[in-house]
Amino acid sequence: MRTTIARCLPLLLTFTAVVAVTGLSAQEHSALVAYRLQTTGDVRLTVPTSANPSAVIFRDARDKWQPADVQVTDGVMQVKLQADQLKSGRTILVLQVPSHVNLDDKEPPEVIAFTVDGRNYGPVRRVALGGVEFAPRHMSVEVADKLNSLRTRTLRVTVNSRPYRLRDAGISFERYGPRHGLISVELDKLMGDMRAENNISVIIDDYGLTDGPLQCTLSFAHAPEHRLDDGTVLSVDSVTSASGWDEWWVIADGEKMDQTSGSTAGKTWLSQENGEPHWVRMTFPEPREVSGIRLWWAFYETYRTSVAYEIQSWDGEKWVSLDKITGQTDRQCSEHTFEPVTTTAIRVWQPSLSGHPGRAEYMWLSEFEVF
Ligand SMILES: [Ca+2]
Ligand SMILES: [Ca+2]
Repeated sequence: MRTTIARCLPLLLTFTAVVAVTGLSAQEHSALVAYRLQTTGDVRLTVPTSANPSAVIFRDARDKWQPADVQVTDGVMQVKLQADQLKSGRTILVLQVPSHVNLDDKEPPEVIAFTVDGRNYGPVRRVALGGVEFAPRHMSVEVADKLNSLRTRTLRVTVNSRPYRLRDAGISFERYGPRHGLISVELDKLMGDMRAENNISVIIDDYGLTDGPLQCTLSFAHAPEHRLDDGTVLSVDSVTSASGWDEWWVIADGEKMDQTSGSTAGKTWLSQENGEPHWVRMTFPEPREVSGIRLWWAFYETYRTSVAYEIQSWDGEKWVSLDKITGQTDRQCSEHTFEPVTTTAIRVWQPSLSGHPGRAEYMWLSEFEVF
């Protein structure tokens, strides 16, 4: 016999023979006493005699709850289950159902709204922000269940693998009703330093006997900036997680790709593949006069020239548009000139899905020059 702890139930028991189960408690489930069973043959279980024999039920082969065959002899209660009554040998045996638990529930709680820094992404379980310069400060998940109360004891939050619970600072739950509430996570208190890939997950379950809890995930990437020898700082929104493109700052090494260059790995900056905007920025140690830029594109089958982007300068408070490019076709180099401007930073900002038509989710550069 193998015995392991199940996630939403007290015990998972695998039987291949007649086995007695005694002394099992289910205090974690608020007086709901339930066992998940898997068997290859008929099973006879000895269960705690505190159970009311007429209340012992199991889920049959048609997924319906029905009374189990229970016999009490000399103070010993035995439950008999026949393999042909079960679906693939699996069932849940319930000894005691609190009045507030609805056993017809087969779904975990659902998301009503997933909000990050005030932006509502709707009833989704996953939000992927792509590359970010600053970590999000706050996220919340409004959850509800149609049939059962939310069970706040099951609330778990992990921030880059560090686990938190409701009692921890930065995690809160506002109850709107027994089956409805709002989970809030103050990421600015919990994040610490961003990693290249960041994941926050929020888990909550209800009192029903569903297979698993609701799990929601927020993910985002962060590319640390890179300082060149002259003090200029290069930054990009994101870097592909594929290996070989780690040294994305080769966009300032003077080398430009053409048809003869071979693989783009190690010769280009390749952003993450996502539907978010992408950008590359050059920040100068001192203000300088700038009158144009050149963007040398990656070569893979063709030049991966982005269709649209905006060239911007930093005026000390905000980004100011210097030029806006749309409908651009394939070419090795895009040169753009404008009225000279004295600035500390230049940014090329590519709107969502405006990369090369073959790979619109990317921005893919070989060299970035400012003059
Ligand atoms: Ca449910
Ligand atoms: Ca280069």
